[in-house]
Amino acid sequence: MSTVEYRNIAIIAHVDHGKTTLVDKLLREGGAFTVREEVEERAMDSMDLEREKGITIKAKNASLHWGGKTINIVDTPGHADFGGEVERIMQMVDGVLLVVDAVDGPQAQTRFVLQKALHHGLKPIVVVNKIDREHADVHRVHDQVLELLLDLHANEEQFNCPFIYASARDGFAVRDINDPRTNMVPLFETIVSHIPPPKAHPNEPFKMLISNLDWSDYVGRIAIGRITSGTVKTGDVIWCIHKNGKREKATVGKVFEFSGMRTSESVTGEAGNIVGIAGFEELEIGETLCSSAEDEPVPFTDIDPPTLQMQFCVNDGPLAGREGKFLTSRQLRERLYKEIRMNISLKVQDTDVPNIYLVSARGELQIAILVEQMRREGFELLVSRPEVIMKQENGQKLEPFETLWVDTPQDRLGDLMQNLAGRKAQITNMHHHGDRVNLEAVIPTRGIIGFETDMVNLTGGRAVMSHMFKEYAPHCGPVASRSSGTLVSMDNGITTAFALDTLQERGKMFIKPGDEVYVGMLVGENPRAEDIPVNPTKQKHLTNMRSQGDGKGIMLEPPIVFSLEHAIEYIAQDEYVEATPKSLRLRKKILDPTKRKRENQRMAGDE
Ligand SMILES: Nc1nc2c(ncn2[C@@H]2O[C@H](COP(=O)(O)OP(=O)(O)OP(=O)(O)O)[C@@H](O)[C@H]2O)c(=O)[nH]1
Ligand SMILES: [Mg+2]
Repeated sequence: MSTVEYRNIAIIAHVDHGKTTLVDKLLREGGAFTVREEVEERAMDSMDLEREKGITIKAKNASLHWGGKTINIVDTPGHADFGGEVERIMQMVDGVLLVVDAVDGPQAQTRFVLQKALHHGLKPIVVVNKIDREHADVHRVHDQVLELLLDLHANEEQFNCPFIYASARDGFAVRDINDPRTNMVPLFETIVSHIPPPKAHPNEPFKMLISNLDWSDYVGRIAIGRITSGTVKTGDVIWCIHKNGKREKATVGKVFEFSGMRTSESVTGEAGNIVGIAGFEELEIGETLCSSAEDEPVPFTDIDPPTLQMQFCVNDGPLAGREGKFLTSRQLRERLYKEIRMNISLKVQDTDVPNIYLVSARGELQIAILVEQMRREGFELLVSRPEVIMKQENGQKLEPFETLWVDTPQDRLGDLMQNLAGRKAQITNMHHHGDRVNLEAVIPTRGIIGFETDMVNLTGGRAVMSHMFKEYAPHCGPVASRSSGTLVSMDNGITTAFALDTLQERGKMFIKPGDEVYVGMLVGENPRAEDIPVNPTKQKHLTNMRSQGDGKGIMLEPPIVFSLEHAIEYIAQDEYVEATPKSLRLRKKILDPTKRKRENQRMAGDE
């Protein structure tokens, strides 16, 4: 096969605009699933967490044949926290399908991913998706995308890109909105005619940039990338040029190509194709595989730096070790360092304290997903509240700022504006459409932490938001943080309905009767901004009369149940989330009340 036969594309978009659904339909129509194969909707979202949350977390490859061509497709996540997954695969493809929702139009992450694609010189095809939706307005969205292309300095060729109108859900794509709506053929035709075949050199020695990594129990580490020149097959001796300049030799164990959603062993990996290569154990994304020790590495475009960081610590609470298999500092450290080899947008640092590690990421969701995966693997750990990564420049303290977009029903605008003001947001644009308002603001990243929860509460879930890193700029002073305090347990033991009945008059509870608590654990929220010690394990005094039975006649409000993400953004600086395979608890960093008080006084003295 000559390189003319390949087309390598990535599907990029804002979260939920329909990328994975589109890939699904392309794979089906491209014959990637056999007739008898039972395939679930959005089959590319194959990780448990992806299916549960309904979002894509990792970029994944698939491949199909159409019109005599092999089309390699990379599905990518649309959530801003996983932007690093999109950036890393840009050098693997020659074009992108930019999917845009026909109602919502371009959103924050549309801008981010399009900017990255244009920057890599990739040719876009715009797919205005969900045209079946009731308020679809393809003309407006068409114009908005053109505006965005202008704004992002697309070159002439990129600006004159084709537009396709589609409903991924209903399985059709059309060039003109009035064309008959039958199948995906118009999109296939546009991909083949508009996206160039890969720039590859079949007659030169083998070379490939590692764009992604995978793991298989049979062959170990697999490097995924597009072969830029030459060929590679099982048994070849090749070199890896590592990031630190070191060159290492290994024998190719296996070469895989993509076939539908799976990989199949390929006889020869050819220039232009996207393949997986097994043979090296220690590899990183951005490194080069090549045929001789003297070759030059393929330049790799660095990806955006993380903006948030938080502590990951060994679980040292009194209930540690009851549920998890992996508890020690060494296990925690190994797991974190393993993660950053696969996940280049995360960073891990050791600290002065042996059982605390600093993990840096793009956002709370990215961190929450990592913690959730670790819980499922059997880890127990403590995580702190995320803090933004500050910078010092010319003696000035700088912090990250983001552009925030919120679309809200008009009747909730006042409350939202007030909340945003407390978070030091500067409104830069406001646009009324129907009974809704579109807000644009510049806000310190610190101010975004926890905003989504507030927004959902203030609007009953009727508003949507997106945000994107803008710049580092001078620190803008204190940002309103949690206005409530907590109820902190002053006893170890099992909670009683009797005790909770009294406590619920003081605030909302996080626990129910029969839960095990410990000294320093947060058991409820105090509406006022102070922490109150409470005893949730208190028993009813038994009188001579036989007790009526504990709990009888007591009406308890249902407790607040935190999701991991919610818990992480809820806690204050002096608190941790304790995450174990089955439990999530909130606690004070320093459990002992006397020590905690002394530390608070010391901190107050320092300021
Ligand atoms: N009405 C309508 N809904 C669609 C269409 N395409 C996708 N959806 C729905 O939109 C939701 C999100 O679809 P996904 O394919 O998961 O979106 P995505 O872009 O892959 O999302 P992320 O990977 O998380 O960024 C799902 O509920 C789909 O069923 C469409 O053409 N019309
Ligand atoms: Mg998806």
